Amino acid sequence: MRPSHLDELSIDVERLTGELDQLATYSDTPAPSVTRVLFTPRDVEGRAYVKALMRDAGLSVREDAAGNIFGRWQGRADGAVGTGSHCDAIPHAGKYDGTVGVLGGIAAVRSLKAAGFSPRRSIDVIMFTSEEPTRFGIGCVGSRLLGGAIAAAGVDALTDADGISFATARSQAGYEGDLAAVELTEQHYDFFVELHIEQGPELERQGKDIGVVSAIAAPASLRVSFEGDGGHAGTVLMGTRQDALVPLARLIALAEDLARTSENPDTVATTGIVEVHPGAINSIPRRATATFDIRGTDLTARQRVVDGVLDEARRLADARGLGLEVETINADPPAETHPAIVDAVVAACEDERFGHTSLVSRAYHDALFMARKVPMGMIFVPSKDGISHRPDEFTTPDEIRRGVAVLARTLAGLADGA
Ligand code: HGY
Ligand code: MN
Ligand code: MN
Repeated sequence: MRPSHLDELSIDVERLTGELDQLATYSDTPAPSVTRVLFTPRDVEGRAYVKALMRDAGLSVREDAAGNIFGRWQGRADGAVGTGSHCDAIPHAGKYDGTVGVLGGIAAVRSLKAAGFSPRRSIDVIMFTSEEPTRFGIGCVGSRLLGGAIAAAGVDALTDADGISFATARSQAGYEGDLAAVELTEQHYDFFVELHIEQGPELERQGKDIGVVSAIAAPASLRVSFEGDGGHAGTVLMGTRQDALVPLARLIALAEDLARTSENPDTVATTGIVEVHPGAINSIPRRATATFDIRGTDLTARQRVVDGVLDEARRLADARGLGLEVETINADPPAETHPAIVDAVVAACEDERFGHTSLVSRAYHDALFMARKVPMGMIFVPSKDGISHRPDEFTTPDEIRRGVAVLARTLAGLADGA
């Protein structure tokens, strides 16, 4: 149902951009970059700020054992609609990735309340824990647990680069309790819709205000390590050495070649982390580890890249007499958005007379895992020059306002209010 009295809907984007700027100050790197890694002091400060904004908007706040935060606007009847995103930020990121979906969700609720809207279904604004893989190597930990897409026992055992476990890190941030209790029932939410920056160039290229997401690409990530004898860079001759880094370099180049030549243009491969031991200029690398982020909307094409990398890793290890360790960190299926939510988002765009276009999300989001339990949708707003995961990530206040207005109308329709 499209509530008619939303004609007075107005979004206080001045206030919202001020809140985004304030949230960006909770960072371990200086402006304009933002670094806010899971359960660090800056993350805890950001969480406190988000909870204060939720309470100020009249939402009742609940947190689960994983650190997912829920701000609820109680409806008049049963059922609930979820919206939200994440506030953690990878090192040297920008200030809009995720935060526009959390603070924009709160702003959407404020505008609906101001317009006199009263939801039949409750509306939850959610801040998901650990959408970024920075600290524990796997992304979307909070939404994976909610969606039942990861074994709770394994999560607490994850360790960061300093050997600190997820269990210890969450406890230090004030989160206790059984992670197995985090998983949602299928009935918990009727719908889930996430507002997010596009993090790509399409909206700008097409000159459209809003992206109506049709599907979210499937992420996979691997960790590959070679182990050799190492030794002195001067005295071990080329014919007898077992360099662990050179074969890894060949593997990194192969991953790029396989993705570049994939029949599916959405297939991508990235090596973002390389670790070398002992890491001395005059010591032959004894152990070398790389992570591979391989994604695509076509699972067969993605698998072809994964298989190509793993087959070559085994061939190189055999040919050079090296030890080999391979870990598949995650290999998730893609998710399609639900037609009912797509229709609600399109209706909201048309009510607001915003130009809109259907887009595939090449980035992954918490919505990918909420889709395991709930009909899911996403709303995109433009990213300047398609830039993201960089300090110069930018979306204008007016673009943010349009995204929040579409979110507010979409939530009003899905919450079936009056
Ligand atoms: O990597 C991603 O797609 C997301 O931005 N974490
Ligand atoms: Mn991100
Ligand atoms: Mn994000």
